[in-house]
Amino acid sequence: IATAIQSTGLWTPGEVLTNQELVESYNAHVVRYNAENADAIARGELAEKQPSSTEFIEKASGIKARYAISKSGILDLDRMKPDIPFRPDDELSWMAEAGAAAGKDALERAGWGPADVDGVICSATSMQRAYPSMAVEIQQELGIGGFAYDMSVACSSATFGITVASNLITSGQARSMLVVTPELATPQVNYNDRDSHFIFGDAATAVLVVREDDATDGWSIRGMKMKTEFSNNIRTNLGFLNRCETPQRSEADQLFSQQGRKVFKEVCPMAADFILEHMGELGLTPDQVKRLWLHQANINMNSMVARKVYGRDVAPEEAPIILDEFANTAGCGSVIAFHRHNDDFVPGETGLICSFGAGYSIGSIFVEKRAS
Ligand code: CO8
Repeated sequence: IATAIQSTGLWTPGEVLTNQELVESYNAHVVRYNAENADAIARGELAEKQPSSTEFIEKASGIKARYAISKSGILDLDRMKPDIPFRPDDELSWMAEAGAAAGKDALERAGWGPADVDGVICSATSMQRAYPSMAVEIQQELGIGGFAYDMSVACSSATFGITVASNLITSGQARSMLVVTPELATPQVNYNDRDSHFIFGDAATAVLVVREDDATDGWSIRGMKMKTEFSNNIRTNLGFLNRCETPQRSEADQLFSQQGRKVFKEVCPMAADFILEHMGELGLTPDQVKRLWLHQANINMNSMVARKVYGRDVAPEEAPIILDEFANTAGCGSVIAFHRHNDDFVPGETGLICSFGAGYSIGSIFVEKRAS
C-alpha cells in the first residue's frame, strides 16, 4: 500500500520576540549580574559575562525573530523564562492546545473531517507529561477515533513520526494518521546563556498521512529513511529521575545545552552523505530533486548541506529558510519549510523533507507532487 501526504498544518503563538528585544534584555541581565558579582569577578572566582549582539545572532544563525508563548516572562529580568498560567487537570493542556490547532489546520486544508482520520501520533522533542499521552488528549480534542500515542526523537520527531504513520498505513493498522508535532521549545531554553539564548522559538505542525488511493492531490511518499547515532553534543538532563537524584541538578543542567561548533562540524557531512545515499537507493540524482526542505537550526549549516548534495552553489529557493521568522523549532523546522514553500511544484516534481539534529538523528522523506 503506497502512502501520501494529503496536507500540512501550522500553529504559532501570537507573540513575536525579536532579536533586538531578546538582546536588550540579555544585556541588561549581564550588567546586573556583573554588578552583583563584582567582588567575586575581581577575585577571579567568577567569569565576567559578555554581552550578546543582534549582529552575531543573525550572522551565525540566520535567526531574526521567533514566536513565543510568553514573551513578557522571557524578557522579565527577574524571571527570564516563559510565564505559563497554571491549568488544572480538567482544562486542555498547553501542548495539546498547540498540537490540536495545527491538526485542525491540516484537516481544514485537506477538507477532511475528524471521522476521516484513524489515529494521531504526537511526536515532539518533549512531552508536557508522561501520561495520559499528549496524543490521546489531542485525539479527543479533535474528535478523532481509533488510537493515539506519543513518540519523541528531538529534531527528527516529525520525520520519524511521518515514517511510523506511513508504515502503520502500509501494514493495514490505519487508513490515515495525523502526525502532530507541538514544539514548545522556549521553556527549555536557558535565557541566561549567551551561546543559546537566541536559538529557539515555539510552533506546532501537523501532517496528514493517508493511503495514496485516498489522496485527492497532495504528495506521494517516494521513500523514507532514518538514521541515529548517539551523541552528547546536544543534550537536556530534564527527566523524571531528577527529583530523586543526589545531589540535585541545577536548573541550568536541566535545560537545552549544546556544543554548537561540534554539532555543526559533525552533522553537516553526516546529513549530506545520508541524503545522497537515500537518493541513490531511490534511483534519483540531485538534478531530479527540485527542493530540499531541511531542518532549520542554522542557515550556514543548511547552505553547506545543500551545496554538498547538489555539488554546486544553491539558489535560496532550492533550500528555503524559515529561521528568520521562526528560529529553531526543533521537530517542526523541516515541515514548516515544506508547508510554506511548495506552491510552485507541478505534478511529477520531487522534493526532500529532511531533519537532522539531537540524538544525533536524521530523517529523510522524498515526496512527489501528485496531480489534483
Ligand atoms: N552574541 C555575541 N557573541 C557571541 C554570542 C552572542 N549571543 N554567542 C557566542 N558568541 C561569541 C563566542 O563567544 C565566540 O567568541 P570567540 O570567538 O571570542 O570565542 C564567537 O561568538 C563565535 O562563537 P561560536 O563558535 O559558538 O559561534 P558559531 O559561529 O559556531 O555559531 C551556533 C554558534 C549558532 C550555535 C552554531 O554553532 C550552530 O548553529 N551550530 C549548529 C547547532 C545545531 O544544529 N544545533 C542543533 C540544535 S538542536 C535542535 O535542533 C533540536 C534539539 C531539541 C531542542 C529542544 C528545544 C529546546
